[in-house]
Amino acid sequence: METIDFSACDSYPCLNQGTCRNQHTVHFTPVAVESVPVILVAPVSEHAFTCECGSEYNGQYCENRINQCDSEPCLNGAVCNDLVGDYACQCLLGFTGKQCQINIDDCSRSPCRNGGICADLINGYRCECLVGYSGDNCQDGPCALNPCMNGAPCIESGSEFTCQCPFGYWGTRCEFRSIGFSSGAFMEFASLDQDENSVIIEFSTTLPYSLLVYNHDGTTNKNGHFFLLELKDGKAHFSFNLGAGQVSLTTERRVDDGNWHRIQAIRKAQVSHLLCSFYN
Ligand SMILES: [Ca+2]
Repeated sequence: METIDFSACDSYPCLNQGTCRNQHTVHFTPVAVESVPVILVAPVSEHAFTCECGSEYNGQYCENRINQCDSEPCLNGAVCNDLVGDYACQCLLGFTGKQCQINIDDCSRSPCRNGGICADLINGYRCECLVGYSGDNCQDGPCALNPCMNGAPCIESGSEFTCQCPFGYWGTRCEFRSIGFSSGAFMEFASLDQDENSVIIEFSTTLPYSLLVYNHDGTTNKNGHFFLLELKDGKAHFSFNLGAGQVSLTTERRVDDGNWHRIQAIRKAQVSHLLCSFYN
């Protein structure tokens, strides 16, 4: 009897540096071989092999090259590059991480100023500014948008602003303009009621002496009826005469400062009031 050495790996069946492992399987279903006068009975012996492939290959013979990008490991639009046993992702701007799975926190530098709230975007951020501030980083104060009209300088105070109106303009933004009167000019209205009057006038002047409202009965004697609102020495002066003599009221505060003032003169028969509001 002769024995023959046999190994399934002897033929180097594994490709691409795959490691071959022998597998010897014995089946115990007996096989009889007759050769008169001898009958040989033996189990079935099966010689096989397996290939242990490197990380780059698979298949029974390690014949298939593995593309590490086939499993699409790169996220968020990244490009995958196949390497030896690995992959590398080329991330789009705004992403990082092995698989580009991390959205970079663009708010980490705290770019929003003046209390603005930062919202992280992809490769960017957005600042939600508090009232009164503007700009990409909320860096601009309330005067940045030029809220003051008619050439008025804008003064910032935190999130608030103040317009320094030039003479003749008024309003929060100096958006209103008054009509100026030159010396001797006037506006004429219907005659006032003889018994009861309420006159409201808003004015701005730097003149310490000026006539605001004058109404009279057309007579020229000293007992003639009249209704007069004027500035004397910079103070509002209200006087009238309904035949019982002249009655006068004067404000204590000067109103010839160029700011806007509101004066309401009320007369009911011989009873009168003088109300003065100061806007500035
Ligand atoms: Ca981001």
